[in-house]
Amino acid sequence: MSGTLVDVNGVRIWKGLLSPDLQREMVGDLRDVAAVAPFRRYETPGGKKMSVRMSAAGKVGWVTDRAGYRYDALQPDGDAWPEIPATLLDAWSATSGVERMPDSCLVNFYGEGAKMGLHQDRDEADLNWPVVSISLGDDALFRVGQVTRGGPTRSVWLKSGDVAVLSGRARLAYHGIDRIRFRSSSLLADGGRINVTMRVAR
Ligand code: MD6
Ligand code: FE
Repeated sequence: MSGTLVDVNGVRIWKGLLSPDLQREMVGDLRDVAAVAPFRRYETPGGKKMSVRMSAAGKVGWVTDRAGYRYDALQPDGDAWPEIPATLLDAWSATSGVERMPDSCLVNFYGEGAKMGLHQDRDEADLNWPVVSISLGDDALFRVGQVTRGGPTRSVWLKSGDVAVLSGRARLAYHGIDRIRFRSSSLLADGGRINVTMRVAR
């Protein structure tokens, strides 16, 4: 794995870290994940359907419904989550800077028109562990702000094979996806974007 490092408001982004072959291997592994934990459209606590579809792997998976955001050891249908694929764990080891391995892996799928509003990742028990984020498929406009809401933001296009790390002072930075460029990549036959985020949740 090799790439160029870019700093966006403290978020470190490895551009072009994952080779096309490795990206294809990861997509295959994520198909196996989705066979056990299908992509679902969750409702926020406020009752809005998210445009992004979500699956997960690991000891716990991130879920949301009217009761709130949380990590759960079971899927909404009561099944356990699949294991985190080794290809993804290798990317964590290469970029996270920590020895501890993640216990949760959120898999987001963006179809045409999907986006994600500015948010902080703060549902994890210990916010000192980093979050490692992998982009696969279509380009996405990633916006990064400050650790408080409302500050200046900077945007960068995340491309297939880029890996972003939220750690240190940027661990609690607000961030979101304004839009994707549908069908800008040929990695996924039907277009769209997959974002994988690995965390130490518990
Ligand atoms: C996305 N990413 O790239 C959304 N969260 O689709 C995130 O929400 C994210 O990139 C935590 C850490 C890194 C991320
Ligand atoms: Fe996030």
